[in-house]
Amino acid sequence: MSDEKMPSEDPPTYEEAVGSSNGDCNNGGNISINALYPTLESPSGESKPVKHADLNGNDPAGIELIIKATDFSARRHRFQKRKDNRTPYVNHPIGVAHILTNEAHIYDPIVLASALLHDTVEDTKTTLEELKIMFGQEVCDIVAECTDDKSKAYNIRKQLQIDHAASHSFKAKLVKLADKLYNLRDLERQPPHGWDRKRCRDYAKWSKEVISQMRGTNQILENGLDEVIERLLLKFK
Ligand SMILES: [Mn+2]
Repeated sequence: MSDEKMPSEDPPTYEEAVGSSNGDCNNGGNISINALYPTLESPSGESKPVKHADLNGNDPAGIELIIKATDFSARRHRFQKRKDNRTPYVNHPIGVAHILTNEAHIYDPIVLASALLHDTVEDTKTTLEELKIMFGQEVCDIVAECTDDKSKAYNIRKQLQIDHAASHSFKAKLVKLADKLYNLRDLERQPPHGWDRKRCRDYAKWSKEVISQMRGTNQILENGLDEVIERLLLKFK
């Protein structure tokens, strides 16, 4: 995110932005998070206010798994920033999980916990063994499928993602597609420091190739990916 986009002062308070109302907290209203925090727009777009009727808490084990994964991910990534050197890294796995719920309507706690944890093994000292003990075999397996072997060179790793994509489990494919969608939208909003047009274009092309091996997994995610890739290839041609 570029400096000129940073607000010169603190964002308005909730009351300043939406006006004081005495309505109960159930009415939701049309509160724009993007208006409140213009530099913090969610890559998944606006989410709708939650209706209390939806919150019947009938899956405590699923909710527990998801919150435990969020907490674990936040603590493991706590010293890391995204490529802009400013955004906390954990915004990314949380945003990937949010794409899955908000856009793809995926509510499987195993998929969402795996999305929250998908970079912990690749980018922190977390081990698969630890994830297996803490979150179970299935989450461990999905995160393993989302983990590049960092002992291999960058170009080899990128080729292996293309080679392995088709053979991944359905749940791992969902996480991988949402991960790519988040990263491509990030790239569209603000290319990492030092990335020239060619590097941006190559990243979009490489993503397109990986995705082509996972067609038929989820139409919403695939449509979102097709759209952002088309825009990126135009922007950086
Ligand atoms: Mn990721």
